[in-house]
Amino acid sequence: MSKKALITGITGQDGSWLAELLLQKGYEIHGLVRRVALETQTHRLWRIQHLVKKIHLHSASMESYASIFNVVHKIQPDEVYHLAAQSYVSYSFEDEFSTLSTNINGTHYVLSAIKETGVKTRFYFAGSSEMFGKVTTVPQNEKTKFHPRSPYGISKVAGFELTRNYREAYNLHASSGILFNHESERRGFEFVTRKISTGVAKIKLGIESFIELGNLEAKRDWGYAPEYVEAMWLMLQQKEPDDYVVGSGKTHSVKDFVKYAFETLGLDYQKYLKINEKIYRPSEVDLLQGDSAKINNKVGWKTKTTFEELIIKMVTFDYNRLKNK
Ligand code: NDP
Ligand code: GDR
Repeated sequence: MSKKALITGITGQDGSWLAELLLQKGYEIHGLVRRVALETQTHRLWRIQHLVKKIHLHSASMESYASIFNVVHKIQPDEVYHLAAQSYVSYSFEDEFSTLSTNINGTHYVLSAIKETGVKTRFYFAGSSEMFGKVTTVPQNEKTKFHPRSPYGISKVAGFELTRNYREAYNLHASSGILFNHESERRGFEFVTRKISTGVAKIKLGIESFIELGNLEAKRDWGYAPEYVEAMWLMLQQKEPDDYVVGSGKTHSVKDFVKYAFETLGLDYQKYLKINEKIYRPSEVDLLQGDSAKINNKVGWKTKTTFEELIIKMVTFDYNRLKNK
């Protein structure tokens, strides 16, 4: 019999790649989606449109314990991947309350539903390098102290601690991935990499004449999302649950990303870039660089796509998409 996986956040970047990966592995896929997504499918389900006939979608909300409990009880999944979250760091400053509530309570509800239904399942929590925040050691690994710099980062620390506590208190096979930034052709348009790849493509096609960004000096450890969802799956295949840092080990500034993205289409970024101070965050995470030695050695996971290859993939994809519109 095939294994059953329940994915929260299946409509997001990672959820869509994970669903694709698990389908290839022969899983029966169940996705938890907001009711409104089922009503406006072409708009809300764009990332999983090619999969909808092969998966099962259940309407539930991260705000409702009862709806999550019912889905977990009905499906009795072998593995739960909890990816749903208000994931945009910048927005978490504008709406602290909904970010903290969705991300902390949502994680608590999923964990509690697993405990209360008594389902024998393995659990993955989508932790983040934003938990490290204001770093004092470079690179960051599983032992690095957390110092989150945003309501989003704080919510992820809480989710991480909840996951650890359920593992220790209730013997749940619960693991957290501390994932560094990962991007792809399915990245949300508000995140800096996708904003840049679409902006550059539009400039090349004469649709727009400039791109407006905030802090160019921030440094991130960027990788390719399809590889990162494989790390999630691998964590749940381990005999013992554990927490793992997942990153490329390399760091680049936003400026490096911009420069290379423009170069990919033969343009000089300096002619088209405007800085808008309003896009700066009230408190920034200046530098992130992951030390993934633990997952490399214990689980055998490694990134493959380089920073330059990632940019070429994203920019080329957006250029072709917009050209053929
Ligand atoms: P996305 O923003 O692309 O997807 C977020 C998902 O969460 C969507 O499916 C969204 O549904 C769902 N969601 C948000 N709020 C609610 C809610 N109130 N009720 C139900 N569902 C909700 O994120 P990613 O795919 O990039 O990231 C997946 C997870 O990994 C997130 O938890 C993120 O914080 C975390 N993460 C991501 C990293 C990255 O670089 N991508 C790095 C580290 C951690 P809808 O489509 O309806 O809005
Ligand atoms: P991040 O991603 O906050 O790292 O969170 P984002 O792409 O939003 O920002 C990266 C860096 O770019 C700077 N920046 C801008 N950012 C955006 N969005 N828009 C701009 O115009 C802009 N100009 C400069 C930011 O200040 C920041 O330093 C992502 C999310 O996927 C989280 O959910 C996840 O947990 C972390 O990655 C790891």
